[in-house]
Amino acid sequence: MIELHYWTTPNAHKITIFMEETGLPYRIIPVNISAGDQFKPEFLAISPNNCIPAIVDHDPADGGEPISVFESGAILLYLAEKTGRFLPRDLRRRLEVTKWLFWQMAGLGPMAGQNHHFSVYAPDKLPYAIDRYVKETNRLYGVLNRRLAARDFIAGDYSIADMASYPWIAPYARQGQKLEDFSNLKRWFGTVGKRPAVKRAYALAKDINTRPIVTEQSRGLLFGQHAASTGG
Ligand SMILES: N[C@@H](CCC(=O)N[C@@H](CS)C(=O)NCC(=O)O)C(=O)O
Repeated sequence: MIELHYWTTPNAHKITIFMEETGLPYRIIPVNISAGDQFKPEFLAISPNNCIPAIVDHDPADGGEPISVFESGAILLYLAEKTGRFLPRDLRRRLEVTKWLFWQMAGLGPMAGQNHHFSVYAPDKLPYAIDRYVKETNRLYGVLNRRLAARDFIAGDYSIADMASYPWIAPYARQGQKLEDFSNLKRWFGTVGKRPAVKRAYALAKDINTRPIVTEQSRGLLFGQHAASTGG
């Protein structure tokens, strides 16, 4: 059984998509990041960066003590290796998946995240910051669109690279992007979104939380962090 420490955000959707795709038994442990659950010592013990998602595998392949993993990219790699699914064994095909997984982790996710921050959440609407991140998100959409011109999925067959990127394209409207401008990306987005496992992952998010994550109350908690406030 895998414990999934979860809240209803794009990085966590990556993992519920994987779980729903594979049918690996899992149990969701809600970590309400709007209420500060991410700072509880028991959560920090498995996720020292005070962020969801994180997992604990109580049945690791080596038969040893439970294994905990934080960072959604590391979790996807761990689970893909555990199950032998959605990450090819072949050297070259595997490398395609890891390259695009890291591209999402280092590029699309953080840049779209900053885009959300300055476009939607920041109390002051700073034109320079909004322009910078809307344009950078737009550039990254262009990269993905070109990548998808000659293939159905990002890295060969449907893989953890697709599961990582989909949740960061889903909020395209709040990122100031139009899918009409990216025809290959639009086609891919439709294909992935129609997968029953993806639909189930998003449906279960609605069962857990339908409230905005960033509110007046949670703003200080989420955006006012510094070393001393997070333990040192
Ligand atoms: N690179 C990390 C980012 C995780 C992350 O930013 N999680 C956010 C929600 S999407 C979070 O838990 N924020 C709580 C906080 O910052 O206190 C990953 O992909 O797992």
